[in-house]
Amino acid sequence: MLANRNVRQIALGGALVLLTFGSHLGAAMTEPLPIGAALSQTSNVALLGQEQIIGVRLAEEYFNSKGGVGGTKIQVILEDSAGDEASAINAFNALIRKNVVAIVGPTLSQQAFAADPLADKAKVPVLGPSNTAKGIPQIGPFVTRVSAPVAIVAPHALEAALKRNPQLKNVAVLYAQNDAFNTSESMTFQEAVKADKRLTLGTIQKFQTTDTDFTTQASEVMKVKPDLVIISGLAADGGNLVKQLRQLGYKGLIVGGNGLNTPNVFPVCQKYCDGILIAQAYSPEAGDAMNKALVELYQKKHKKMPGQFTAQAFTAVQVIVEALSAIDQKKKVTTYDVKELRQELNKQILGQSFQTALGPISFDKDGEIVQKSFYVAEIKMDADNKNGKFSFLK
Ligand code: 1QQ
Repeated sequence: MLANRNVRQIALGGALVLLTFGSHLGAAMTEPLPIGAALSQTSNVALLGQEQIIGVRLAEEYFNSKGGVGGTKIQVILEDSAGDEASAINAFNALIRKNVVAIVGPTLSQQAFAADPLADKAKVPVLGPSNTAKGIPQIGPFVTRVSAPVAIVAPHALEAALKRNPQLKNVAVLYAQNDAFNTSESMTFQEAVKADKRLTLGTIQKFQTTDTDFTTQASEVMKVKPDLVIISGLAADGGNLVKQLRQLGYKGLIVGGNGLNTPNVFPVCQKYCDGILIAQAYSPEAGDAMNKALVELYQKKHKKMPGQFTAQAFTAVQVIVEALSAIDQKKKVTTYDVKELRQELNKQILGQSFQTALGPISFDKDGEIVQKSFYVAEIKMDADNKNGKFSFLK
C-alpha cells in the first residue's frame, strides 16, 4: 500500500500514471515481514550456499514458532546469488525491489564487495553470513557481518598444526588468487607463518577457483618437501587440490581454509580429506541455549550435526528478528514505512547484544562482529570414504 502523501496521480496522454515522489519514504511494511536472503543455490559455490539456505529456513521456522516479531510472522525471501558478482548484484536488486527489511548474504566476500555497496546506498541493512575477507564491514554503514574475519579465525588452525607436530618447520601455502576471500585468508596465513620463528615459508602457489588440474602447483609443493601445506580455496577446487597433492605422495599435515569448511568437500577429496585441520567460528558442541535449539532442530531433519555455515546463517536471521523485536516493543514494526524500518533496524543491530548459537555476540561501530570463542576441527572420514565428520579438537 502506498501512502497518499507519497504519490501523485497525473494524467499523461490519457493514461493514468503513478509517480512516486519523496524517495525518503517507501511502501508500508507488509506481513509477514520479508527478510531477504541472497545465497548461492546454484554453481560450484552452492556446495557452501546449500548449508546457509538450510540455516535461514531453520531460523524462519524456529523464530516463527516463537511468535516471530511480537506476533508478526517473518518470511525469508530467497534469491539465488550463484557464484559470481553479477548474480549477487541481481539477487540484491530483486530483494530490494521486494521491500525486504534486510538482506542476509551474499555467500562469498568476492560477491559482497560487488553487491553490498548497492544495498548500502539504498540503506538496506546487510548481514554477511559468511563473508570473512578483510574490509567487509567497512564497505558502508549498512553492512555488518556475523562471520568473524579470517584474521581472527584462521590462525587457530596454524596453532593446532604446530601442536600436532611441534617439529614442523617448512610450510607451503596455496591460494585461489581470483577470489577476494581466499586472497585475504592466505595473506593472514602467510603473515602468521612469517611471524613464527619456528617456521619458514617454502613456497607460495596460486591457482583459480575454476581450476581442476593442480599438477603444476602440487609438483612445486613436493619439491620443497614441506611438513605443512595450507590451502585457501573453495570446496571444489580446494578439495581437488588436496586429493591431487596426496596422490602425488604428500604425507604431512594439511590446513584448509574456510572454503573447505563443509561436509560437501567429502565427495570431492574422499579418503584424502582425512586429517585436514580447519579453524571454526562455531562448534555444535558449545553449550549456549540457542545452539542447543539449533542442534536439536537440525538433527531432527538431517540426522547429523550442523556446520558453521548453517549456524552463521541461522544467527544472521536471529539478529534481524531480535533487533526487530526490540524496535517492535516501542512501536509496532507493522506501522513503519519500510525505508524507515530499515534505518531503525540498522541502528538497533549495531547497538544490541545477542545470545546466539555462536555464543554471545555484538558489533563494533563498523559493524564487525565481536565474538569470543573459536575452535579447530579435523576432518575424519568414515571407512566407506564417502561420509565423514568434523571432529572438534579439545
Ligand atoms: C568468504 C568465505 C567463503 C568461504 C564463504 C563461503 O569465507 O568468501 O568470505
